[in-house]
Amino acid sequence: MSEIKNDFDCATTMRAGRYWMPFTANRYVNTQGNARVLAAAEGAYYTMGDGHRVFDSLSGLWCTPLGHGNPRIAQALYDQATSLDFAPSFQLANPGAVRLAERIANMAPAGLEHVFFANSGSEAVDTALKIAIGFHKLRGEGGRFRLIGRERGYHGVGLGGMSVGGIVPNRKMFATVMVPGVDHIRHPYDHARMAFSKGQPQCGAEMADDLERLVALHDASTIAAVIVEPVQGSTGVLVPPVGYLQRLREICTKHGILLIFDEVITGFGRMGENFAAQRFGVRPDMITFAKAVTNGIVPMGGVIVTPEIYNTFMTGPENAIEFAHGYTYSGHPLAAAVANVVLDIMEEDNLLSRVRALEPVLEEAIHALRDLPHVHDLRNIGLTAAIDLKPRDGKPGARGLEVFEQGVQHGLLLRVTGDTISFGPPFISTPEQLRDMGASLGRIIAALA
Ligand code: PXG
Ligand code: PLP
Repeated sequence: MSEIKNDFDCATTMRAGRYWMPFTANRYVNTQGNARVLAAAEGAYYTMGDGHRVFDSLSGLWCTPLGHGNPRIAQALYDQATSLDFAPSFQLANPGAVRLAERIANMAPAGLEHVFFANSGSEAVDTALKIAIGFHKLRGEGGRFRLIGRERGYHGVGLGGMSVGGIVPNRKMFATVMVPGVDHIRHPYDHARMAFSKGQPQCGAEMADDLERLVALHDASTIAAVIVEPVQGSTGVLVPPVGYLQRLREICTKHGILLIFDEVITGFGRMGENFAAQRFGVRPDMITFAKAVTNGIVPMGGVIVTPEIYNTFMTGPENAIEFAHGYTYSGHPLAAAVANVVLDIMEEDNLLSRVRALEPVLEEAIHALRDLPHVHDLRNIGLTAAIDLKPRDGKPGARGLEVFEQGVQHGLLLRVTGDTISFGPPFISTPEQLRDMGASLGRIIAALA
Protein backbone atom coordinates (compact mmCIF):
# COMPACT_ATOMS: atom_id res chain seq x y z
CA MET A 1 0.00 0.00 0.00
CA SER A 2 1.29 3.46 -0.87
CA GLU A 3 2.44 5.58 2.04
CA ILE A 4 0.40 8.64 2.87
CA LYS A 5 2.21 11.93 2.75
CA ASN A 6 0.54 14.95 4.30
CA ASP A 7 2.89 17.89 4.16
CA PHE A 8 0.44 20.10 6.01
CA ASP A 9 -2.10 19.65 8.75
CA CYS A 10 -5.22 18.87 6.76
CA ALA A 11 -7.51 18.65 9.78
CA THR A 12 -6.58 22.10 11.10
CA THR A 13 -7.00 23.75 7.71
CA MET A 14 -10.38 22.05 7.30
CA ARG A 15 -11.54 23.60 10.55
CA ALA A 16 -10.92 27.05 9.08
CA GLY A 17 -13.44 26.25 6.36
CA ARG A 18 -11.20 27.33 3.47
CA TYR A 19 -12.41 24.41 1.41
CA TRP A 20 -16.15 24.89 0.86
CA MET A 21 -17.21 21.32 0.15
CA PRO A 22 -20.01 20.40 -2.30
CA PHE A 23 -23.24 18.82 -1.02
CA THR A 24 -21.68 18.70 2.42
CA ALA A 25 -22.62 19.58 6.00
CA ASN A 26 -19.47 21.73 6.04
CA ARG A 27 -19.60 22.88 9.67
CA TYR A 28 -19.96 19.31 10.95
CA VAL A 29 -17.55 17.63 8.54
CA ASN A 30 -14.86 20.24 9.17
CA THR A 31 -14.75 19.17 12.81
CA GLN A 32 -14.17 15.52 11.87
CA GLY A 33 -10.70 15.87 10.36
CA ASN A 34 -9.07 12.66 9.24
CA ALA A 35 -12.23 10.63 9.73
CA ARG A 36 -13.47 12.50 6.62
CA VAL A 37 -10.26 12.65 4.61
CA LEU A 38 -9.52 10.20 1.81
CA ALA A 39 -5.76 9.98 1.47
CA ALA A 40 -5.14 7.22 -1.05
CA ALA A 41 -6.91 4.58 -3.13
CA GLU A 42 -6.06 1.20 -4.59
CA GLY A 43 -8.33 -1.38 -6.19
CA ALA A 44 -11.67 -1.48 -4.36
CA TYR A 45 -10.38 0.32 -1.25
CA TYR A 46 -9.71 3.83 -0.02
CA THR A 47 -7.22 4.65 2.71
CA MET A 48 -8.52 7.19 5.21
CA GLY A 49 -6.43 10.06 6.59
CA ASP A 50 -5.60 8.03 9.69
CA GLY A 51 -4.24 5.20 7.55
CA HIS A 52 -6.98 2.56 7.73
CA ARG A 53 -8.62 0.98 4.71
CA VAL A 54 -12.31 1.11 3.78
CA PHE A 55 -14.19 -0.77 1.06
CA ASP A 56 -15.38 1.57 -1.70
CA SER A 57 -19.05 0.53 -1.73
CA LEU A 58 -20.20 3.23 -4.21
CA SER A 59 -17.22 3.19 -6.62
CA GLY A 60 -16.31 6.72 -5.59
CA LEU A 61 -19.53 8.56 -6.44
CA TRP A 62 -20.77 5.80 -8.80
CA CYS A 63 -17.88 6.59 -11.14
CA THR A 64 -14.90 4.21 -10.62
CA PRO A 65 -16.13 0.73 -11.61
CA LEU A 66 -12.61 -0.45 -12.56
CA GLY A 67 -11.29 0.44 -9.13
CA HIS A 68 -8.38 2.72 -8.30
CA GLY A 69 -4.75 2.89 -9.35
CA ASN A 70 -5.01 0.96 -12.62
CA PRO A 71 -1.52 1.28 -14.19
CA ARG A 72 -2.81 1.12 -17.77
CA ILE A 73 -5.02 4.12 -17.16
CA ALA A 74 -2.20 6.04 -15.47
CA GLN A 75 0.10 5.28 -18.41
CA ALA A 76 -2.50 6.41 -20.97
CA LEU A 77 -2.92 9.64 -19.04
CA TYR A 78 0.83 10.22 -18.95
CA ASP A 79 1.28 9.40 -22.64
CA GLN A 80 -1.51 11.77 -23.64
CA ALA A 81 -0.23 14.55 -21.38
CA THR A 82 3.16 14.33 -23.03
CA SER A 83 1.89 14.20 -26.64
CA LEU A 84 -1.27 16.35 -26.96
CA ASP A 85 -2.27 17.72 -23.58
CA PHE A 86 -4.92 20.19 -24.65
CA ALA A 87 -6.64 20.86 -27.95
CA PRO A 88 -9.14 23.66 -28.58
CA SER A 89 -12.56 22.08 -29.05
CA PHE A 90 -14.23 24.75 -31.18
CA GLN A 91 -13.75 24.28 -34.95
CA LEU A 92 -10.98 21.69 -34.29
CA ALA A 93 -10.95 17.95 -33.58
CA ASN A 94 -8.48 15.67 -31.82
CA PRO A 95 -8.00 11.98 -32.67
CA GLY A 96 -8.86 10.64 -29.21
CA ALA A 97 -12.22 12.39 -29.11
CA VAL A 98 -13.08 11.30 -32.66
CA ARG A 99 -12.19 7.69 -31.88
CA LEU A 100 -14.13 7.79 -28.63
CA ALA A 101 -17.26 9.19 -30.31
CA GLU A 102 -17.13 6.34 -32.84
CA ARG A 103 -16.75 3.75 -30.08
CA ILE A 104 -19.54 5.15 -27.90
CA ALA A 105 -21.87 5.26 -30.91
CA ASN A 106 -21.09 1.58 -31.52
CA MET A 107 -21.77 0.67 -27.90
CA ALA A 108 -25.06 2.58 -27.76
CA PRO A 109 -28.45 1.07 -28.66
CA ALA A 110 -28.99 0.85 -32.43
CA GLY A 111 -30.21 4.20 -33.73
CA LEU A 112 -28.21 6.37 -31.33
CA GLU A 113 -25.25 7.39 -33.43
CA HIS A 114 -23.86 10.87 -32.74
CA VAL A 115 -21.97 11.98 -29.64
CA PHE A 116 -21.60 15.50 -28.17
CA PHE A 117 -19.04 15.81 -25.35
CA ALA A 118 -19.33 17.74 -22.08
CA ASN A 119 -17.40 17.47 -18.80
CA SER A 120 -19.89 16.25 -16.23
CA GLY A 121 -23.35 14.82 -15.85
CA SER A 122 -24.77 18.26 -15.13
CA GLU A 123 -23.33 19.63 -18.36
CA ALA A 124 -24.48 16.56 -20.29
CA VAL A 125 -28.04 17.08 -19.05
CA ASP A 126 -28.15 20.79 -19.83
CA THR A 127 -26.75 19.99 -23.28
CA ALA A 128 -29.46 17.38 -23.92
CA LEU A 129 -32.23 19.76 -22.82
CA LYS A 130 -30.90 22.46 -25.18
CA ILE A 131 -30.69 19.93 -28.04
CA ALA A 132 -34.34 19.03 -27.42
CA ILE A 133 -35.45 22.66 -27.55
CA GLY A 134 -33.33 23.36 -30.65
CA PHE A 135 -34.55 20.23 -32.43
CA HIS A 136 -38.19 21.27 -32.21
CA LYS A 137 -37.44 24.87 -33.12
CA LEU A 138 -35.54 23.80 -36.24
CA ARG A 139 -38.48 21.63 -37.26
CA GLY A 140 -40.86 24.58 -36.99
CA GLU A 141 -42.36 23.40 -33.70
CA GLY A 142 -40.89 26.12 -31.50
CA GLY A 143 -44.04 25.97 -29.39
CA ARG A 144 -42.67 22.81 -27.82
CA PHE A 145 -40.81 24.49 -24.97
CA ARG A 146 -41.83 22.44 -21.95
CA LEU A 147 -39.42 19.99 -20.33
CA ILE A 148 -40.81 17.21 -18.16
CA GLY A 149 -38.81 15.62 -15.35
CA ARG A 150 -39.85 13.28 -12.58
CA GLU A 151 -40.32 13.54 -8.84
CA ARG A 152 -37.22 12.38 -6.94
CA GLY A 153 -35.17 12.61 -10.15
CA TYR A 154 -31.57 13.88 -10.08
CA HIS A 155 -30.13 15.48 -13.18
CA GLY A 156 -27.28 17.48 -11.72
CA VAL A 157 -27.09 21.07 -10.61
CA GLY A 158 -27.09 23.18 -13.77
CA LEU A 159 -30.13 25.45 -14.02
CA GLY A 160 -31.71 23.06 -16.53
CA GLY A 161 -30.91 19.85 -14.69
CA MET A 162 -32.00 21.36 -11.39
CA SER A 163 -35.32 22.47 -12.92
CA VAL A 164 -36.21 19.02 -14.27
CA GLY A 165 -34.84 17.43 -11.10
CA GLY A 166 -37.25 16.39 -8.40
CA ILE A 167 -35.27 16.39 -5.16
CA VAL A 168 -36.84 19.08 -2.98
CA PRO A 169 -33.79 20.31 -0.99
CA ASN A 170 -31.92 20.87 -4.28
CA ARG A 171 -34.75 23.03 -5.61
CA LYS A 172 -36.30 25.07 -2.85
CA MET A 173 -33.57 27.71 -2.48
CA PHE A 174 -33.58 28.43 -6.22
CA ALA A 175 -37.27 28.56 -7.12
CA THR A 176 -36.83 31.97 -8.75
CA VAL A 177 -34.33 30.75 -11.35
CA MET A 178 -36.10 27.59 -12.48
CA VAL A 179 -36.37 27.16 -16.25
CA PRO A 180 -39.93 28.19 -17.20
CA GLY A 181 -42.54 25.64 -18.23
CA VAL A 182 -41.03 22.62 -16.48
CA ASP A 183 -43.33 20.04 -14.95
CA HIS A 184 -42.86 16.63 -13.34
CA ILE A 185 -44.47 13.21 -13.53
CA ARG A 186 -44.72 11.18 -10.36
CA HIS A 187 -41.98 8.72 -9.40
CA PRO A 188 -42.72 5.03 -9.90
CA TYR A 189 -42.06 3.87 -6.32
CA ASP A 190 -44.84 2.58 -4.13
CA HIS A 191 -43.60 1.15 -0.84
CA ALA A 192 -46.91 -0.56 -0.05
CA ARG A 193 -46.75 -2.68 -3.19
CA MET A 194 -43.01 -2.87 -3.92
CA ALA A 195 -41.09 -3.14 -0.65
CA PHE A 196 -38.31 -5.74 -0.69
CA SER A 197 -38.49 -6.28 -4.46
CA LYS A 198 -35.60 -8.11 -6.06
CA GLY A 199 -34.88 -6.49 -9.41
CA GLN A 200 -37.81 -4.88 -11.19
CA PRO A 201 -41.14 -4.67 -9.33
CA GLN A 202 -43.78 -6.71 -11.16
CA CYS A 203 -46.51 -4.12 -10.60
CA GLY A 204 -46.66 -0.38 -11.28
CA ALA A 205 -46.18 0.00 -15.06
CA GLU A 206 -49.37 2.08 -15.12
CA MET A 207 -47.60 4.86 -13.22
CA ALA A 208 -46.10 5.86 -16.59
CA ASP A 209 -49.61 6.99 -17.55
CA ASP A 210 -48.98 10.00 -15.32
CA LEU A 211 -47.33 11.47 -18.43
CA GLU A 212 -50.74 11.40 -20.15
CA ARG A 213 -52.04 13.56 -17.31
CA LEU A 214 -49.43 16.24 -18.09
CA VAL A 215 -50.08 15.93 -21.82
CA ALA A 216 -53.79 16.49 -21.14
CA LEU A 217 -52.97 19.50 -18.94
CA HIS A 218 -50.38 21.23 -21.15
CA ASP A 219 -51.13 19.76 -24.61
CA ALA A 220 -48.46 17.75 -26.43
CA SER A 221 -47.81 20.67 -28.80
CA THR A 222 -46.10 22.53 -25.91
CA ILE A 223 -43.90 19.65 -24.69
CA ALA A 224 -40.34 19.20 -26.03
CA ALA A 225 -38.94 16.32 -23.99
CA VAL A 226 -39.23 14.02 -21.02
CA ILE A 227 -36.07 13.20 -19.08
CA VAL A 228 -35.81 10.27 -16.68
CA GLU A 229 -33.10 8.14 -15.14
CA PRO A 230 -33.95 4.55 -16.20
CA VAL A 231 -33.11 3.60 -12.59
CA GLN A 232 -33.34 6.59 -10.23
CA GLY A 233 -29.89 6.53 -8.65
CA SER A 234 -29.29 9.51 -6.40
CA THR A 235 -32.62 9.25 -4.63
CA GLY A 236 -31.83 5.69 -3.56
CA VAL A 237 -32.03 3.22 -6.46
CA LEU A 238 -35.70 3.36 -7.47
CA VAL A 239 -36.08 0.50 -9.95
CA PRO A 240 -38.56 0.89 -12.84
CA PRO A 241 -41.48 -1.55 -12.69
CA VAL A 242 -41.66 -4.13 -15.49
CA GLY A 243 -43.16 -2.43 -18.56
CA TYR A 244 -42.96 1.11 -17.12
CA LEU A 245 -40.20 2.45 -19.41
CA GLN A 246 -41.85 0.79 -22.44
CA ARG A 247 -45.06 2.64 -21.57
CA LEU A 248 -43.22 5.97 -21.25
CA ARG A 249 -41.64 5.34 -24.66
CA GLU A 250 -45.04 4.64 -26.23
CA ILE A 251 -46.59 7.79 -24.81
CA CYS A 252 -43.65 9.96 -25.95
CA THR A 253 -43.76 8.47 -29.45
CA LYS A 254 -47.51 8.94 -29.68
CA HIS A 255 -47.21 12.65 -28.86
CA GLY A 256 -43.96 13.54 -30.69
CA ILE A 257 -42.14 14.13 -27.38
CA LEU A 258 -38.41 13.33 -27.19
CA LEU A 259 -37.45 10.78 -24.53
CA ILE A 260 -34.10 11.35 -22.80
CA PHE A 261 -32.56 8.65 -20.63
CA ASP A 262 -30.14 10.16 -18.14
CA GLU A 263 -27.62 7.33 -17.86
CA VAL A 264 -24.97 9.20 -15.89
CA ILE A 265 -25.03 6.40 -13.30
CA THR A 266 -26.50 3.51 -15.30
CA GLY A 267 -24.30 3.95 -18.41
CA PHE A 268 -21.16 1.95 -19.13
CA GLY A 269 -21.98 -1.34 -17.52
CA ARG A 270 -23.66 -0.69 -14.18
CA MET A 271 -26.79 -2.59 -15.36
CA GLY A 272 -24.80 -5.44 -16.92
CA GLU A 273 -25.21 -3.92 -20.40
CA ASN A 274 -23.49 -0.95 -22.01
CA PHE A 275 -26.54 1.16 -21.22
CA ALA A 276 -29.69 0.61 -19.18
CA ALA A 277 -31.63 1.26 -22.40
CA GLN A 278 -30.30 -2.08 -23.62
CA ARG A 279 -31.07 -3.91 -20.41
CA PHE A 280 -34.67 -2.68 -20.41
CA GLY A 281 -35.09 -2.94 -24.19
CA VAL A 282 -36.27 0.65 -24.63
CA ARG A 283 -34.66 3.06 -27.08
CA PRO A 284 -34.69 6.70 -26.01
CA ASP A 285 -34.01 9.59 -28.41
CA MET A 286 -31.01 10.74 -26.38
CA ILE A 287 -28.76 9.26 -23.72
CA THR A 288 -26.71 11.39 -21.34
CA PHE A 289 -23.61 9.83 -19.83
CA ALA A 290 -20.64 10.79 -17.57
CA LYS A 291 -18.85 9.21 -14.58
CA ALA A 292 -17.80 5.65 -15.52
CA VAL A 293 -16.87 6.57 -19.10
CA THR A 294 -13.47 7.67 -17.74
CA ASN A 295 -13.60 5.57 -14.57
CA GLY A 296 -13.99 8.95 -12.87
CA ILE A 297 -10.33 9.73 -13.34
CA VAL A 298 -10.73 12.76 -15.59
CA PRO A 299 -14.10 14.53 -15.77
CA MET A 300 -16.13 13.80 -18.88
CA GLY A 301 -19.79 13.65 -19.89
CA GLY A 302 -21.78 13.67 -23.08
CA VAL A 303 -24.97 13.12 -25.03
CA ILE A 304 -25.71 10.46 -27.65
CA VAL A 305 -28.44 11.33 -30.15
CA THR A 306 -30.31 9.81 -33.07
CA PRO A 307 -29.50 10.66 -36.70
CA GLU A 308 -32.91 12.33 -36.86
CA ILE A 309 -31.84 14.81 -34.19
CA TYR A 310 -28.31 15.27 -35.54
CA ASN A 311 -29.49 15.74 -39.13
CA THR A 312 -32.11 18.26 -38.07
CA PHE A 313 -29.31 20.46 -36.80
CA MET A 314 -27.13 19.92 -39.90
CA THR A 315 -28.94 22.49 -42.04
CA GLY A 316 -28.35 26.10 -43.06
CA PRO A 317 -25.20 27.51 -44.65
CA GLU A 318 -22.36 24.98 -44.44
CA ASN A 319 -19.92 27.48 -42.96
CA ALA A 320 -22.28 28.43 -40.13
CA ILE A 321 -22.23 26.97 -36.61
CA GLU A 322 -25.28 24.70 -36.30
CA PHE A 323 -25.55 24.41 -32.49
CA ALA A 324 -24.34 27.42 -30.49
CA HIS A 325 -23.27 25.33 -27.54
CA GLY A 326 -20.10 23.67 -26.24
CA TYR A 327 -17.48 23.74 -23.53
CA THR A 328 -13.82 24.73 -23.56
CA TYR A 329 -13.10 21.18 -22.43
CA SER A 330 -15.56 19.28 -24.66
CA GLY A 331 -13.71 16.21 -25.97
CA HIS A 332 -10.65 17.02 -23.82
CA PRO A 333 -7.68 14.91 -25.03
CA LEU A 334 -6.84 13.66 -21.52
CA ALA A 335 -10.42 12.62 -20.82
CA ALA A 336 -10.72 10.98 -24.24
CA ALA A 337 -7.44 9.09 -23.79
CA VAL A 338 -8.57 7.76 -20.42
CA ALA A 339 -12.03 6.87 -21.75
CA ASN A 340 -10.51 4.97 -24.68
CA VAL A 341 -8.39 2.83 -22.37
CA VAL A 342 -11.29 2.38 -19.91
CA LEU A 343 -13.41 0.99 -22.76
CA ASP A 344 -10.51 -1.28 -23.79
CA ILE A 345 -10.31 -2.68 -20.25
CA MET A 346 -14.07 -3.15 -19.95
CA GLU A 347 -14.02 -5.13 -23.18
CA GLU A 348 -10.86 -7.18 -22.60
CA ASP A 349 -11.75 -8.06 -19.01
CA ASN A 350 -15.33 -8.92 -19.92
CA LEU A 351 -16.65 -6.62 -17.25
CA LEU A 352 -20.26 -6.73 -18.44
CA SER A 353 -20.45 -10.45 -17.78
CA ARG A 354 -18.71 -9.90 -14.47
CA VAL A 355 -21.43 -7.42 -13.49
CA ARG A 356 -24.08 -9.92 -14.50
CA ALA A 357 -22.37 -12.58 -12.39
CA LEU A 358 -22.07 -10.26 -9.38
CA GLU A 359 -25.69 -9.04 -9.54
CA PRO A 360 -27.16 -12.06 -7.70
CA VAL A 361 -24.32 -11.95 -5.15
CA LEU A 362 -25.08 -8.33 -4.29
CA GLU A 363 -28.81 -9.09 -4.29
CA GLU A 364 -28.35 -11.88 -1.80
CA ALA A 365 -25.96 -9.89 0.40
CA ILE A 366 -28.42 -6.99 0.64
CA HIS A 367 -31.65 -8.95 0.97
CA ALA A 368 -30.09 -10.98 3.80
CA LEU A 369 -30.51 -7.80 5.90
CA ARG A 370 -34.27 -7.72 5.42
CA ASP A 371 -35.27 -8.78 8.93
CA LEU A 372 -32.88 -6.55 10.85
CA PRO A 373 -34.35 -3.83 13.08
CA HIS A 374 -35.00 -0.41 11.45
CA VAL A 375 -34.94 -1.79 7.89
CA HIS A 376 -37.82 -0.22 5.96
CA ASP A 377 -37.02 -1.39 2.42
CA LEU A 378 -34.28 -3.03 0.30
CA ARG A 379 -33.99 -2.80 -3.48
CA ASN A 380 -31.46 -3.88 -6.09
CA ILE A 381 -30.79 -4.10 -9.82
CA GLY A 382 -27.60 -4.54 -11.84
CA LEU A 383 -24.69 -3.74 -9.57
CA THR A 384 -26.73 -1.28 -7.50
CA ALA A 385 -28.79 -1.58 -4.36
CA ALA A 386 -30.27 0.56 -1.60
CA ILE A 387 -31.52 0.17 1.93
CA ASP A 388 -33.99 2.57 3.55
CA LEU A 389 -33.74 2.69 7.32
CA LYS A 390 -36.64 3.97 9.38
CA PRO A 391 -35.72 7.47 10.58
CA ARG A 392 -35.33 8.10 14.30
CA ASP A 393 -38.36 9.84 15.78
CA GLY A 394 -38.11 13.55 15.01
CA LYS A 395 -34.49 13.18 13.82
CA PRO A 396 -34.40 12.34 10.12
CA GLY A 397 -30.86 11.46 9.00
CA ALA A 398 -29.52 10.75 12.49
CA ARG A 399 -29.64 6.97 12.07
CA GLY A 400 -28.06 7.26 8.62
CA LEU A 401 -25.20 9.36 10.00
CA GLU A 402 -24.57 6.81 12.72
CA VAL A 403 -24.39 4.02 10.12
CA PHE A 404 -21.97 6.07 8.01
CA GLU A 405 -19.66 6.71 10.95
CA GLN A 406 -19.80 3.13 12.17
CA GLY A 407 -19.07 2.05 8.60
CA VAL A 408 -15.86 4.06 8.39
CA GLN A 409 -14.75 2.60 11.71
CA HIS A 410 -15.50 -0.94 10.52
CA GLY A 411 -13.85 -0.77 7.09
CA LEU A 412 -16.79 0.34 4.94
CA LEU A 413 -17.13 3.61 3.06
CA LEU A 414 -20.92 3.89 2.69
CA ARG A 415 -22.93 6.38 0.67
CA VAL A 416 -25.64 7.57 3.02
CA THR A 417 -28.19 10.25 2.11
CA GLY A 418 -30.67 10.88 4.88
CA ASP A 419 -31.55 7.41 6.15
CA THR A 420 -30.93 5.67 2.82
CA ILE A 421 -27.75 3.72 2.05
CA SER A 422 -26.92 3.27 -1.63
CA PHE A 423 -24.53 0.72 -3.13
CA GLY A 424 -22.71 0.70 -6.43
CA PRO A 425 -19.59 -1.38 -5.79
CA PRO A 426 -16.74 -1.61 -8.30
CA PHE A 427 -17.12 -4.15 -11.12
CA ILE A 428 -13.76 -5.55 -10.05
CA SER A 429 -15.17 -6.49 -6.62
CA THR A 430 -14.95 -10.16 -5.73
CA PRO A 431 -18.05 -12.05 -4.57
CA GLU A 432 -16.28 -12.36 -1.22
CA GLN A 433 -15.92 -8.59 -0.89
CA LEU A 434 -19.62 -8.08 -1.60
CA ARG A 435 -20.60 -10.73 0.96
CA ASP A 436 -18.26 -9.15 3.52
CA MET A 437 -19.74 -5.73 2.83
CA GLY A 438 -23.25 -7.05 3.49
CA ALA A 439 -22.18 -8.95 6.61
CA SER A 440 -20.34 -5.95 8.15
CA LEU A 441 -23.26 -3.68 7.43
CA GLY A 442 -25.58 -6.25 8.99
CA ARG A 443 -23.54 -6.19 12.21
CA ILE A 444 -23.59 -2.38 12.22
CA ILE A 445 -27.36 -2.19 11.73
CA ALA A 446 -28.00 -4.89 14.34
CA ALA A 447 -25.97 -2.93 16.91
CA LEU A 448 -27.79 0.40 16.34
CA ALA A 449 -29.65 1.92 19.25
N1 PXG B 1 -27.61 12.88 -13.85
C1 PXG B 1 -27.64 11.81 -13.05
C2 PXG B 1 -28.60 10.69 -13.31
C3 PXG B 1 -26.73 11.71 -11.96
O1 PXG B 1 -26.78 10.63 -11.16
C4 PXG B 1 -25.84 13.86 -12.62
C5 PXG B 1 -26.75 13.89 -13.68
C6 PXG B 1 -24.89 15.02 -12.46
O2 PXG B 1 -23.59 14.63 -12.74
P1 PXG B 1 -22.35 15.52 -12.21
O3 PXG B 1 -21.18 14.89 -12.89
O4 PXG B 1 -22.58 16.91 -12.67
O5 PXG B 1 -22.32 15.39 -10.69
C7 PXG B 1 -25.81 12.77 -11.76
C8 PXG B 1 -24.82 12.73 -10.63
C9 PXG B 1 -25.06 9.96 -5.14
C10 PXG B 1 -24.47 10.92 -6.13
O6 PXG B 1 -24.51 9.81 -4.06
C11 PXG B 1 -25.02 10.96 -7.40
C12 PXG B 1 -24.53 11.85 -8.35
C13 PXG B 1 -23.48 12.71 -8.02
C14 PXG B 1 -22.93 12.65 -6.74
C15 PXG B 1 -23.44 11.78 -5.78
O7 PXG B 1 -26.06 9.30 -5.45
N2 PXG B 1 -25.12 11.84 -9.60
N1 PLP C 1 -16.96 32.35 -18.25
C1 PLP C 1 -16.08 33.00 -19.03
C2 PLP C 1 -15.72 34.42 -18.70
C3 PLP C 1 -15.52 32.35 -20.15
O1 PLP C 1 -14.67 33.01 -20.96
C4 PLP C 1 -15.90 31.00 -20.42
C5 PLP C 1 -15.32 30.27 -21.56
O2 PLP C 1 -14.57 30.78 -22.37
C6 PLP C 1 -16.81 30.36 -19.59
C7 PLP C 1 -17.31 31.06 -18.50
C8 PLP C 1 -17.25 28.94 -19.86
O3 PLP C 1 -16.26 28.03 -19.50
P1 PLP C 1 -16.27 26.52 -20.03
O4 PLP C 1 -16.16 26.59 -21.51
O5 PLP C 1 -15.08 25.89 -19.38
O6 PLP C 1 -17.58 25.92 -19.59
